[in-house]
Amino acid sequence: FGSMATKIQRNPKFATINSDDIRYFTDLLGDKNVIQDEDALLAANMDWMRKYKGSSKLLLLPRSTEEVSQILKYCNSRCLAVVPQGGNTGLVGGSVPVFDEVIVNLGSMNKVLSFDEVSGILVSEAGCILESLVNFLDSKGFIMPLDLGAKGSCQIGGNVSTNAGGLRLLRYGSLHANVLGLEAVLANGDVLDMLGTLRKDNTGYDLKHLFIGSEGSLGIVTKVSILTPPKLSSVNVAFLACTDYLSCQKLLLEARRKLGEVLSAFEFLDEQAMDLALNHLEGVRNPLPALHKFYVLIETTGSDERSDREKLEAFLVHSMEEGLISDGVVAQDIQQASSVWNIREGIPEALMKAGAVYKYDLSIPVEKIYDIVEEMRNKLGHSARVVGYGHLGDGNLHLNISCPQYDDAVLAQIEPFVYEWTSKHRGSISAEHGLGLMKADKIFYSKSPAAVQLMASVKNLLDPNHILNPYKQLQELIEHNLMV
Ligand code: FAD
Ligand code: 2HG
Ligand code: ZN
Repeated sequence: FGSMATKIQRNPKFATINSDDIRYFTDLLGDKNVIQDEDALLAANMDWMRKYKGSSKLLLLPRSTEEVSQILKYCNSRCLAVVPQGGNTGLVGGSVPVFDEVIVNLGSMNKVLSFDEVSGILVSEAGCILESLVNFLDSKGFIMPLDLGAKGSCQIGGNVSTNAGGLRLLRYGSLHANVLGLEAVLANGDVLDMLGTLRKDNTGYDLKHLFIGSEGSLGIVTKVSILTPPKLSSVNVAFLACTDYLSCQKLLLEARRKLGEVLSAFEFLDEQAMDLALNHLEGVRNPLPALHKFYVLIETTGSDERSDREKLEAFLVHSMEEGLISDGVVAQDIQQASSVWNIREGIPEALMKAGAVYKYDLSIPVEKIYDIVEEMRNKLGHSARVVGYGHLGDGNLHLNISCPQYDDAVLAQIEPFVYEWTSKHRGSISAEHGLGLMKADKIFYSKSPAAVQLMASVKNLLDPNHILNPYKQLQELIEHNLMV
């Protein structure tokens, strides 16, 4: 499937599960939270794309921080490798074992612990599903600062551990801005209480940031405190067509200028992405009468319906006059708005249905974003379908290469070219999905040797036996004996 998944070997220093281990976990968690059933394990061993598959024999379902702590303390003492798992919607093979690692899924830790209606600060356990937090907040008149297509399955702990970006980052910023505190359990079982609920706290290093985006490599996140914005009454969604990529870019600048503080999403998709959505998603239809080269989805969120609508209309008229958009519709009600969002949010699923897919999640300077899509198309010719879409407002391209089946000859044309190209343009080879197993040996394309060395020191300090999510992220350092 990818260079990493095929070339690594199980590390013999890790122990294998025996009957004493099972007895220990059963005493700790109770029978029904120690899963050895083959069907349940099959689901937990396989990622969302059905591309990465481990062979774990044990899935643990802790119900409290104390249980997580006891699990890790025991695994550390036995040198049993562990994969922290949330909703298992990750797209880089990080959430499933590579070999027989113990899977610790946080799904049973799903309680909201507190909500402050004045500050909008929510404290919850890490296993809460994003959509259930969205529903909880809706009843209080608030929203989550992040939204993504996987909301029905992903967990807030998984979101924090991947530093998920999503569809609202443009407006509310990343989880580094919105997570106010967290609780994490280290590999040796120590509980690190950093569950602050303060907007401001400059007392020493802000260690919670180490865990945001650390992909389960430094500890298991058990609780999260997050700043949530109020739900605003006026939301507008426009779906626009552009004839070329330059117009999409100019439209983004115009949107920033003319929509300013009400702009809440700026997403784009190309004709290939639209074609996939129309052909593979149930109930999806093109809201525009014809097909176009590019589509842009713009959302505004504000508090004054009339003035927000006027702003959007003025922006659309101006963009039409300037020739930036060739057609477009503004959703007239919530149903229309959500059917437009379904097109954009459904693209990963449409790609899955179309066959095998190579996914690249790149941060690239906005003016260069579509160059890599076109270069890739020229390189691959008819052997694959190259699809470009993503969070244009954040400079984040989702480059997907869709083929009837996985093919090493196609992969050899894509990699390392795509990583070298991104590095040359000082982009990031992972804008939001993380490194996981897919890019376990690729960190140097986006980080300096000195920064990576410091990361390895942090890893050694917090997880000296490297039991947490092995074979991923910093794999290259282990191979080159840079990790002690
Ligand atoms: P998992 O997939 O279970 O795990 C992901 C990583 O986090 C793994 O390395 C795992 O070990 C670690 N982990 C999980 N829980 C914990 C924990 N409690 N403590 C420590 N480590 C943990 N991502 C985006 O950024 N933006 C998007 O717009 C987006 N859209 C998506 C749309 C679809 C349809 C799908 C399938 C995925 C999408 N993703 C997106 C990717 C994915 O949903 C996110 O990365 C999400 O944040 C993962 O959460 P999860 O609970 O499923 O974590
Ligand atoms: C999205 O923005 C997700 O839809 C998934 O991050 C991207 O499938 C992808 O490439
Ligand atoms: Zn995305």
